[in-house]
Amino acid sequence: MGSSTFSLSLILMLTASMLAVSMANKDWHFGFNYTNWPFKGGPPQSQNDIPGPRKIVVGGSENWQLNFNYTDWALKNGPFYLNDTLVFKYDPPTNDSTIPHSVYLLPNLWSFLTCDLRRATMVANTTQGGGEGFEFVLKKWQPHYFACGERNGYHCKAGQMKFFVMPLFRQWH
Ligand SMILES: *[C@@H]1O[C@H](CO)[C@@H](O)[C@H](O)[C@H]1NC(C)=O
Ligand SMILES: *[C@@H]1O[C@H](CO)[C@@H](O)[C@H](O)[C@H]1NC(C)=O
Ligand SMILES: *[C@@H]1O[C@H](CO)[C@@H](O)[C@H](O)[C@H]1NC(C)=O
Ligand SMILES: *[C@@H]1O[C@H](CO)[C@@H](O)[C@H](O)[C@H]1NC(C)=O
Ligand SMILES: *[C@@H]1O[C@H](CO)[C@@H](O)[C@H](O)[C@H]1NC(C)=O
Ligand SMILES: [Cu+2]
Repeated sequence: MGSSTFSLSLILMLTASMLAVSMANKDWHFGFNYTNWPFKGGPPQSQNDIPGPRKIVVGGSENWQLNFNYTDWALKNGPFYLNDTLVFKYDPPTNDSTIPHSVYLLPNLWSFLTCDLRRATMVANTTQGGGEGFEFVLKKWQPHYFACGERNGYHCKAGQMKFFVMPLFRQWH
């Protein structure tokens, strides 16, 4: 091996190990197997190598309800990517014993931390979580502050019905 080839390999190796360190737990989600790259094959050339958008039920089998830690759920189930779909499932209020829920987007981090709904946007009302659930596609590359809007912020504040998502790009360009 010539010395210039050797230096190049060394640089590539260092770069690869830096990537490995910085993304240690998330390798799978970045769409290519960097443990190989750039030594074999390089980044994926075809769509087949890139996992497609996911459809994720918020809260998993717990659905969208009171007293479930959605912040924790989002940490453990993320990261989320552009074009992933979040599915919110909750029973429509059919009688006095069903607790109504809804889905709102809060405008900023402060309103999220304080569960301030004054400038929030409703994305799903109390009936839209029924059946297969309400689907929200993460189309915008921006922070999303989700919260339940019921009881004037009480479900958000005391019931932990809120979480934060910053969708990532699936692929590096
Ligand atoms: C990446 O490739 C290496 C070497 O081929 C393999 O050992 C490893 O299991 C792969 N990792 C993933 C996440 O596929
Ligand atoms: C919810 O989970 C987050 C992240 O794991 C944690 O920091 C927080 O204390 C939890 N909240 C409650 C009320 O347990
Ligand atoms: C998301 O889907 C739309 C429509 O299918 C497509 O045009 C867009 O490129 C996708 N965005 C990403 C980041 O995959
Ligand atoms: C209220 O509706 C829920 C869901 O549809 C049902 O499971 C429950 O049995 C009903 N309760 C009463 C008291 O009718
Ligand atoms: C909720 O939204 C759906 C779809 O836009 C609408 O048909 C329904 O009447 C609304 N329900 C309530 C309680 O506002
Ligand atoms: Cu609620």
